[in-house]
Amino acid sequence: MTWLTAFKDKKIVVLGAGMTGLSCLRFLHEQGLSLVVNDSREMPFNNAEQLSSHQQRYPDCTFYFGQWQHTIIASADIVITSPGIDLDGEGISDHIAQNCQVIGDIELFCLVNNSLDKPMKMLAVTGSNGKSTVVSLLHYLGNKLNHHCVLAGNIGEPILNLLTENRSTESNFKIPDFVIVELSSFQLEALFSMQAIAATVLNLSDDHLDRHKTMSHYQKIKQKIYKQATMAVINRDDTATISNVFNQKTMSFGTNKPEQGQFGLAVINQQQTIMFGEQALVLTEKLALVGIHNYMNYMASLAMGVCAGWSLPDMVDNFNGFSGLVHRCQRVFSDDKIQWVNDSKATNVGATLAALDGLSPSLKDGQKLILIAGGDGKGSDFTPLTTAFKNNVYQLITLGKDSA
Ligand code: UMA
Ligand code: ADP
Repeated sequence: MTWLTAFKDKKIVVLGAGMTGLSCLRFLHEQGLSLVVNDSREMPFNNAEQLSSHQQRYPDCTFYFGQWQHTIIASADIVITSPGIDLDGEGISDHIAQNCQVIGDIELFCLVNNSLDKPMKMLAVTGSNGKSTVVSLLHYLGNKLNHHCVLAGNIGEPILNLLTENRSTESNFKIPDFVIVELSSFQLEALFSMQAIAATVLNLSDDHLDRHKTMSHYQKIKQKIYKQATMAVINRDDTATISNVFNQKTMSFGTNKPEQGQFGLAVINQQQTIMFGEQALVLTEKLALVGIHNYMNYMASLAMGVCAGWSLPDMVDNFNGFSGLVHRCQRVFSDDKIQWVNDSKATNVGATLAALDGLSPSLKDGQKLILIAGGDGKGSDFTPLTTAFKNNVYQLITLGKDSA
């Protein structure tokens, strides 16, 4: 039975009319399926014209906005949910029928992809921090090595867009050799059938606990990625990232000296070096992205690339064409005597610690580090920051929701 047979004549409800919901709508409509879209906001689109243009484009589809339609949800055979919707927190789970299939957009993509004669090969990345950096570096390296790679998922590109007709009729459209997918814990919750070549949990620290409640639950969701991959790429420094899939083939990276076939750091002739077993690959001082956390990101990318069959020396040779992503520990030009660093993508405890660890050693005599932090703590425990603040931070300025 193909995925389409399984979806035909079924009552399909898409929850959320954001990027994800609309990509599902577009894709399912192209397959001739009709569905209901439900969003709890009064007007998820920019204006009423946008709504009417969607209604014209998708005449078989019904839109319900303003509240969750519990009766319609209860009658659904398939619910396709958007990552930002907390099904338990919103009280939706209580209304979903027992035999209803609840999936996310990435799961739908995988069901379709798995049924293709030649499924697109997938490389999957999750973790509390570094996901966007690692998928972008992998994407950059893969393409440099002449593998046609595309980015999708939490990085901001709904994965079903790869399958829409518009895409496949574009004159320059070419089926990708590799889909590099960034997965959030929200997306992993509703993902079951991915068959990735390799997957990694880069690291784990408090994040999104307002939704996942406990670290052990958050870790369990992240670990789902390994069951859906042939190879697991793990972080030796963080036991929470070690695959719990029995007998799974594993490749690791870490800050200590690596064993044969693993990635790590070693000091050779007094210079810190990225190693693959006994083989010295590159001096860290030659790398464009600095700080131990970025060396870990480089090693994770190499490990994922090796799992994909990419040439290790060619990947290393191309490292420095990648200059990193904006808003991540980025120096800001200023004409005063202050060195400003924009790390506004550091939205959790782990990323803050990584920034302090990375920046503190670079302070010159008399320089002091002032940290401006704030926003939504997402239920995190801030205790791990105490020592780092004591040791490294001269002044702390807090703002936003959890500033107190
Ligand atoms: N909605 C409701 N009720 C709710 C919550 C949302 O009706 O209680 C509706 C909103 O009105 C809106 C729609 O759902 O119309 C938005 O859905 P969404 O929040 O899932 O957002 P999308 O636009 O579909 O974007 C999602 C990801 N968003 C989230 O996970 C919150 C994007 O990640 C991702 O890039 C995109 O899918 C494509 O895969 C963003 C993100 O912030 C960048 N991710 C978090 C993070 O990185 O920490 C996990
Ligand atoms: P994500 O996509 O997981 O949010 P990003 O690559 O966008 O990760 O980086 C987000 C923040 O985390 C930035 O402040 C960045 O400096 C920091 N960061 C990047 N990689 C790591 C890492 N391996 N460990 C800890 N922090 C990291």
